[in-house]
Parts: sequence; C-alpha cells; structure tokens
Amino acid sequence: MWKGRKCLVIGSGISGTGSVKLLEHMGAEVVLYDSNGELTQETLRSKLPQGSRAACIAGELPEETLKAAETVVLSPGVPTDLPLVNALRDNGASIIGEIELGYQEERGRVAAITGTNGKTTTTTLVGEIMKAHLGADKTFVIGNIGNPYTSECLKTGPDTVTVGEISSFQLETIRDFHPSVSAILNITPDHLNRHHTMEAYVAAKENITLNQTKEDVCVLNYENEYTRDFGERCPARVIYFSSVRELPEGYCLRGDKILRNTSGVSRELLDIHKDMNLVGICNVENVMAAIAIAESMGVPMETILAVIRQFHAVEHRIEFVAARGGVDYYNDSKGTNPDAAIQGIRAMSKPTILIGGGYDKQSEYDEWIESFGGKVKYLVLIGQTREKIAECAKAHGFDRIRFADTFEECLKLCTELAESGDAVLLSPACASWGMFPNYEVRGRLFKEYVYQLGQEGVSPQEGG
Ligand code: UMA
Repeated sequence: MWKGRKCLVIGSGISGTGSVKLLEHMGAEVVLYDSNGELTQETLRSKLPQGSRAACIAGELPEETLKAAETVVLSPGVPTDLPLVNALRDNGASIIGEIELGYQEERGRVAAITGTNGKTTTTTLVGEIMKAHLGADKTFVIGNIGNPYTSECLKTGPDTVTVGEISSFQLETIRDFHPSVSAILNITPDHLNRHHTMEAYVAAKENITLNQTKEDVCVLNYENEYTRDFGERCPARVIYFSSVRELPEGYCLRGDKILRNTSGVSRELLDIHKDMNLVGICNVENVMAAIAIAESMGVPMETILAVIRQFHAVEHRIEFVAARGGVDYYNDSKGTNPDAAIQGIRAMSKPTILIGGGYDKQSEYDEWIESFGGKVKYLVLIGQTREKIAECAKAHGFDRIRFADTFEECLKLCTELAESGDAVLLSPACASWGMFPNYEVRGRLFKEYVYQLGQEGVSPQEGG
C-alpha cells in the first residue's frame, strides 16, 4: 500500500519526523515540509536519520509538490482547515494524522484516553498497570504524552497493548483508528482558537469512538454534562465513573472509598487517602477511570490496585516540588486551561500564591477566579493574557494582583510574597507558548528555581 506512494508530511516536530521514518521504512516516497520559514532545508534534514532519502522543504510549498501528494500526514499542531490543507484535499490527496498513520501498522490491542484534563495522569497510570500485567516490552504508551505512535507501532504484536493519550487535535484526523477501550475523562472549553466552536471541540473528542462497536468499551465521566449525554448515543458499551454520587453500575465514591458497583454487587476497592499518593478530586476521577480502563482490558483487580498504591503524581500535574522556608511549592504547569487550573487550586489547602497567565487561547477565566474560594493570597500574572485575567479577577472582586514581565521576576516575587505556612502554585490556566516552547520547559524552570532556593524540609505534604 505504501510502496512508492507519494507522501507529504507536514510539521517537522516529533510527530513529523516519526512519520517520515515510518513511511520511508514502508517504502513510500516522502517529502517533509514545515511552514516555518525560519527553518532551513538543512535543519529539517538534521532531524532525520542519516541515510534518509526524504526531500525536505521549509517555508513555501512548491506547486508541483502540492500536486504530486497522494497522502498527506498532518502533525497534531497543523490545523485541518489551513488553506494549504484545503488545497491538498481539493487536489484529491488523502489527509490523515500521525495517530492514524501509526494505527495502520498496529498489530495489538489499543486503549485510548482523551478528555480536556487528566489525560496524562490517567494514561501514565494505565500504562504502568499494563506493564505490571503484561511486561514493559509488551506495553507501549504513546501520543500526546510526548511519544509519537509512529515511533512505536512497528514493535506491536498480537500480545501487546498500546495505551494512547489522544488529544482533540489528533482525533480530528483519524479514519480507521479503533481502540477496544476508550475513555473521555471530561470536556470543558479549551483550544477554541483551533476548533473555533465548542461543538467542533466536543465532536473531535467524541471521534475517539468513531470505529467502536458494542463489543468495545467507552469509559465516561457521569459528572460532566458532555460526557454523560454522550453515553446515550455512544456506539460502544459505556462504563461510567462518578466522584459525586453513587452509581448503580460503575465506579464511584462512598465517603473516602472508591467502589465498583456491578449487577447489584458492591466492592470497596481502595481508600482515596490511605491507598493513593495523588491529591485532588480530579485525581480520584483519574484513578477511577484508570481502574475502569484496565479492568476492561482484562487486568486482574489485585494488579490494578497494587500499581495504584505505589503510583505518584505525573510531572507538572499538581506535582509537589519542595518546601522552602516553610512554603510548599507545587508545579502544575500542565494547568494549561482554566478547568485544569481549577483542579490545581482545589487541591491546595493552604493560603496560596498563584502564578497565572500565558498564551491566549481565547479562554474565559470567570470560573477559575470564582474557584479561588478565599484560598488565593496573591495572583501573580505573566504573559499575553495577564491584562485580560486581571480585568476578569477585578470584576469578581479579587484585586490582590501583581504583574511580572519575566518568569524569573515572577518567581522572585512569589518568594517575597509567600510566608511560612503558605503554598506557591504554578497553575497558569494558559498555554506556555510565547514565553516558553512548551509547558514542560515552564514547569522545569519553576522546579529548578525552587531547588535553588536552598535545602530545607523537603517532605511532601498532602494538599498544599
Ligand atoms: N507546523 C507547520 N505548519 C503549521 C503548524 C505547525 O509546519 O500549520 C510545524 C511547526 O513549525 C513545527 C511543527 O509543525 O516545526 C510542530 O508540530 P506539532 O506542533 O504537531 O508538534 P510535535 O512536536 O509533533 O508534537 C505533537 C503534539 N503537539 C501539539 O499537539 C501542538 C504534542 O503534544 C505531542 O506530545 C506530540 O505530537 C506526540 O504525539 C503537545 C501539546 O501541547 C504536548 N498538546 C496539546 C495539549 O496537550 O494541550 C494538544
């Protein structure tokens, strides 16, 4: 199918270079293209393995390359409605995303996780559970988590499981992608600059079940209006979880205990304080979803619970960094939208100096500000959105606001403002772009700063 096929890969990040390698391996004739005119042919080539015969083009795409493309592989960051992508589509090219390309070579079973928030924690946890069950060499954790599917798919076989964190960007361009177990953890407004409308964003998320049937499972959050409603028309068998009410069927909370209720039988699975090292109700939901996914993939409950008991927070997600001068520092750099940041502030139990602001994704900040609930002592704002957030905060009666021009200035200011017994939380409610290449760099700079503050008591304290 791929031998001699003319393939155009758009985007020279990790998805694009992974796609080129896979396509060349399968015998396709590949062009790697990046619209960033500041890149050169040489920089693109340097990202490919030695011996790669792919043509590399940066800046303008020549007309003859556009006309020749039979299959176009889009990196997740490339909008599907770009004039260039429309022109390629009009020209008859088949347009797929990197996830779809990887899936074409998948030989095992797939569990796929999407949702506005909680994807990375849930995917990591399910990956750890699958590794404990099948072995690390039979488990592949791929997707938005930072590991392109195209780099792993050739290693899959009949006895392997691929666990994918799949973003809405990636779900826009699937075709045959068919997980046997899927999950939509929650849907709240995000990425509206890319998807334009909430309807389009929700539709992209629901696409995770595009090829599922009643033989498959979809795990959904009963407490999110979009995912609960989707359960009514979902093509797969639905398993719900809830952190708010006891469900007759599904995974839910009774007091501090996570339960599984099936066919009138209730089983207590774990205690959210004694058996979990993660803080916040969002993590209770992530754990419930992970149990539902892993159980549906056939993992014995004893294995699932043993992994949960020793699982710690994923980097950048309400991650305790250290205590310095009696102040607890938390890195929630993955709080890249207001809803994620609400989970961050909810997990705090001490007066908090909160760092917010960043790239403008046209989000609304009202609910985030309202969630402060008297806990936020100061809001220190950075980046493109700082004025917009400050105005919104003032409209909600919150005026303990400081601005910082650089991240360094912001961090110093937080240390000055924090007193012993407080927490400092980086949970910006905005993407990092504009000031940082990605949220990981933002989080690591925060952690480096904290570590440099000098050694003191460094034991994690639950809940900030
Ligand atoms: N580019 C173009 N034309 C465009 C847009 C981008 O040529 O119109 C080029 C850029 O110049 C750049 C390259 O594409 O050189 C970047 O491609 P990319 O943005 O798709 O980045 P990758 O390195 O391939 O990383 C992508 C995901 N990035 C995005 O979705 C923006 C990574 O998710 C993911 O980990 C990786 O694939 C592997 O699957 C990151 C992310 O921010 C973490 N995700 C968003 C989020 O979590 O909120 C969805």
